[in-house]
Amino acid sequence: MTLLGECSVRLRQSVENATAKASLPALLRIGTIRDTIFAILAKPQISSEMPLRGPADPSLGGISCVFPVHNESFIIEQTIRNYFAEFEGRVTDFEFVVCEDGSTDDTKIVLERLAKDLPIRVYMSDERLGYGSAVIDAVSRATKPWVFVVDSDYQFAAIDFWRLEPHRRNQDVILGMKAPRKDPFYRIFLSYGYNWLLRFFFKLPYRDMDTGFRLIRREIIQEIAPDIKYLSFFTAEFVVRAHYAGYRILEVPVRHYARKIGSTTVFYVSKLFLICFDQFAGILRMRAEFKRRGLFERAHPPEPASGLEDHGS
Ligand SMILES: Nc1nc2c(ncn2[C@@H]2O[C@H](COP(=O)(O)OP(=O)(O)OP(=O)(O)O)[C@@H](O)[C@H]2O)c(=O)[nH]1
Ligand SMILES: [Mg+2]
Repeated sequence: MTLLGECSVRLRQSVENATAKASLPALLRIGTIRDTIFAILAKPQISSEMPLRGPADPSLGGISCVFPVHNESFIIEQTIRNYFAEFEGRVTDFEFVVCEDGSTDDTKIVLERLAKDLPIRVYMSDERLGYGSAVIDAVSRATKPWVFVVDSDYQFAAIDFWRLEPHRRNQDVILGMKAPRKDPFYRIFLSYGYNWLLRFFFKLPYRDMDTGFRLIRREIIQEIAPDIKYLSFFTAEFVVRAHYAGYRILEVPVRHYARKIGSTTVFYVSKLFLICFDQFAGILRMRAEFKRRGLFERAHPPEPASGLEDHGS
């Protein structure tokens, strides 16, 4: 972590302690100032050094790469081949699980051809499941102790897997934080607001909870997935719930590329207002549930959840 990053984390922690018992208006004021300072001080910095490309530590277990796919015929082959080349020979125990549903372009044909050429497992369905259900479905088919969930449109570089992998020893959930995010301005703005709301309402330190580049212990997804019901797209609600379940979560800056081909399969401009409204309502409902369960009264950070092997440092 850079010096600035470290300062901002400390600043954040001390302000969070100070605000723990503050009144709502004070909390709003301090929260806004805190976040502005945090945003200025802690621009996510990607390490200029290229990550060491493996080998992955076999003692930490195998890795299932999970690719949710919908209408990505122009890019899916490049994505899978790039990730496969990155893993082959560097990760001793890995599998590729591709979950496609509802595509109306040539994605299914491309995947059928790829499955004959590469040892990948492809699951397809005519009915569109939606991103969250597709990921949960894919994870239920995964067999390795770690799951690497990656968007299929190659907005993340395969080599950046190695920025996440070394943290498996000490973390349960490792999130690739887009640094910087290469999306249209309105998407950056909405994502910043979304993450800000989640940080504010759930007192979280994370900055990119909806990233599409994550390495997670499989059993955590299996434990938490059945509870996910308020926020669409699975990702952010998973992070919030994993945090309050006491799992160790780390954000690591990774490169992000503008979508080179195709278009969003989720955030259509015509649906943005509805998506924002749904997400905001979901945040409030999840907060009400957490309050009811007394989760905010617990000490921060939560104790690590039991039942997981602690690999030590
Ligand atoms: N299986 C499945 N995959 C989906 C579905 N919706 C989206 N995806 C995939 O989920 C990933 C993320 O979707 P994107 O449209 O790229 O979302 P985004 O990166 O936030 O948006 P862009 O910036 O426009 O790329 C992509 O790999 C999609 O192909 C779905 O309904 N089912
Ligand atoms: Mg994308």
